Amino acid sequence: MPEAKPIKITETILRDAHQSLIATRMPTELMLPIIDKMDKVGYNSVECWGGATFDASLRFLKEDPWDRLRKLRDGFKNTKLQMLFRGQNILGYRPYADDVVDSFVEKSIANGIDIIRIFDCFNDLRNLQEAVNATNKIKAREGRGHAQVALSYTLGDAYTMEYWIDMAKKIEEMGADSICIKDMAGLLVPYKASEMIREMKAVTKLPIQLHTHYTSGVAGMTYLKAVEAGVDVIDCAISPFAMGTSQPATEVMVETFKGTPYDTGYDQNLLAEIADYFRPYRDECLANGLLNPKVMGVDIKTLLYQVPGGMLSNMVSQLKEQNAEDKYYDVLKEIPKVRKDLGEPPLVTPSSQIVGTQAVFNVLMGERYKMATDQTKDVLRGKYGQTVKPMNQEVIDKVIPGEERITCRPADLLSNEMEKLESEMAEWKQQDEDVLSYALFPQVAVDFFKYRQAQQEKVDPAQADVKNGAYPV
Ligand SMILES: [Mn+2]
Repeated sequence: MPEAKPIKITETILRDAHQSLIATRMPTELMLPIIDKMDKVGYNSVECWGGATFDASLRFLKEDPWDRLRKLRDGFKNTKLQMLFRGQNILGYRPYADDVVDSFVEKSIANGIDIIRIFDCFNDLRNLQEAVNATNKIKAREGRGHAQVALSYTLGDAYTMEYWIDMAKKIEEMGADSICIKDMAGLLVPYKASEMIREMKAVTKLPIQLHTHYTSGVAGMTYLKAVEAGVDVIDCAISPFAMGTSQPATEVMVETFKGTPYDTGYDQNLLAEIADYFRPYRDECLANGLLNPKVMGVDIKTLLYQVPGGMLSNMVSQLKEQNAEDKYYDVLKEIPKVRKDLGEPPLVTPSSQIVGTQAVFNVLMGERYKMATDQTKDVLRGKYGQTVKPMNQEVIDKVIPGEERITCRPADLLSNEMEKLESEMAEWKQQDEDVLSYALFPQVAVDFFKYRQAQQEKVDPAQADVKNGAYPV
């Protein structure tokens, strides 16, 4: 019998599971009653925060995401809390200056985050260094904070095994505490996972965590092979919000490894109680349409088109708005072409939205790059960083003719922003964290601040002009 090596699980129910299945709409009040039980499982960590949870809290749920984090921290006495962080883009959609990155890392840890999973949509490690440094600084000072660097997994000519191994070495050199292979679209197949983990383990001593989605149907097998090859942690979701576009089910993985050297030791009865708690909510989401049975099956198109689920649903709604749903397959074919033009980046927020939206434009305008979005222009200018492959020179010449392109770390060209941001939103500031909410989602945050003020001053909601965002005080 080989030496025992219990596999660890990060539970995603409070972040990715509901982001992937029900558009990130789970409110804090639904989370709180089950925290006690979740805290007893012994999870490696509970993922509970990220860009979409932050955005949806402010925009749709009218909740302060910082307040949610503090409540979760308060409830989870023994379990580490984990968040997802988009490198220099933080939780937003554009590159920020270093002082905003530093401040966000600082406040995230101060409000309860233990593990920060940091990724960049181009895998440009220069865009991750500042967030890693900021986390390490706090760790040295307070003994809390773990910088996990995530590689956005994708397929393409540039993404050879040598590429991934080289990245693993560089991540160790940059001072990260662990590595995550982040397979946002479910493209990592079992035997490839096995090879990748083995090869990475040979060059780095950092723990390796694997994150995937069930979208293409292979995720459970991928985890099995990855665990056999030595992966340390896998991301799973409690069964009512598992599978489909979400993660493999926690209970299934626990049962799979029971009695083997990888036995998690988690209590299935306790997991069953947690599943019982979430099941009625799943039924409710099915009944009100928030959970669409379409996202719960196997979508083999993912493997064909390599497009993450969230990106597909965005694209469908953009086409719907233009009454051009019949162009669906044309856009699907255009996506890999645009991706190639832009240096073949992984498709993950924000590159997924940038490529997807540009593909829609290219098809609807009848001429490629007749219109380019501001974000496409910025990608071509180098403002999002460097891609693995060069960008298409013809497209550069057409979209940003004669412009000088950036080759340095993009944030080196950005001056500090915190002071300016704070002065813009000073009238709404009730806590330091509000400046950061404003930095990420200026319009949405101000709408929320107005709502919050109206609540505090007990305005009759019936009197408020919700449609125009006016809350008379
Ligand atoms: Mn994910």
